[in-house]
Amino acid sequence: MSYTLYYSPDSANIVIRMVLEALAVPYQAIEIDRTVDGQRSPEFLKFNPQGLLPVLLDPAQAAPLFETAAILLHLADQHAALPVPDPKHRGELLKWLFFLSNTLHADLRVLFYSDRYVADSQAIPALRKGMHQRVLAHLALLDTEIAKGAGAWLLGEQRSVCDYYLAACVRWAQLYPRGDTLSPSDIEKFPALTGLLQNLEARPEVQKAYAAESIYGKVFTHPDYPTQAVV
Ligand SMILES: N[C@@H](CCC(=O)N[C@@H](CS)C(=O)NCC(=O)O)C(=O)O
Repeated sequence: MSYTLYYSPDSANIVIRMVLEALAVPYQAIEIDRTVDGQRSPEFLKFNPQGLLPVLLDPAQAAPLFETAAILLHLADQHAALPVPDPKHRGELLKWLFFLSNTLHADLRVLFYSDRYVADSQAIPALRKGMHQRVLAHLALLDTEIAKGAGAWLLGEQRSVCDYYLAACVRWAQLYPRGDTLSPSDIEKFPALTGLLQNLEARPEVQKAYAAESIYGKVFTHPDYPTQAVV
């Protein structure tokens, strides 16, 4: 029995889809229609009571899996093929995976869903300005870390689940919320990060994962919207 991934185009599920493609493991993908709040339907809430994508069903697990970083770690543990780093990099993998999840992605959510974080909608532009500064500081930190390493990836020579997660976050920061985003020229200021994004967007598993969600082109360095996306 294979995995089942619940998805909506360009939502956080894309990170899991890229890794499933990189692992070359079979999975089925079931679309949740976010235009009608399908992620809050009673059926979906049984999988993730938070009403958030992604959800991964692993028939070998007692419960549905949610939280992008947890699913990535589960996949990394299950499949020695791709991103299980050399044991001496295990701590680094955890360190950056948690940073991506609880700092970069969490800050991006404040940008995407600003109205949930302030009672007064007039405060939203100032909130977003502050959050963009924070996101740029996180990207500067990541750029320095990538530049320190011996290879092209966040953990140096070893491509890991962190690279896919990071690249998707950088993509979203340039697309959402529509009309108030970072731009490709903001990202180009980080050369090591840009190199990572270019390396990753040229990879077949990345192109296959994005094509499955109707997204094409330079998906990280010059991203464009999918035909249907609500993020
Ligand atoms: N902490 C969660 C965040 C996931 C998340 O933000 N999912 C978005 C799609 S990218 C979502 O389902 N949003 C719907 C909503 O917030 O109502 C994770 O890491 O998986």
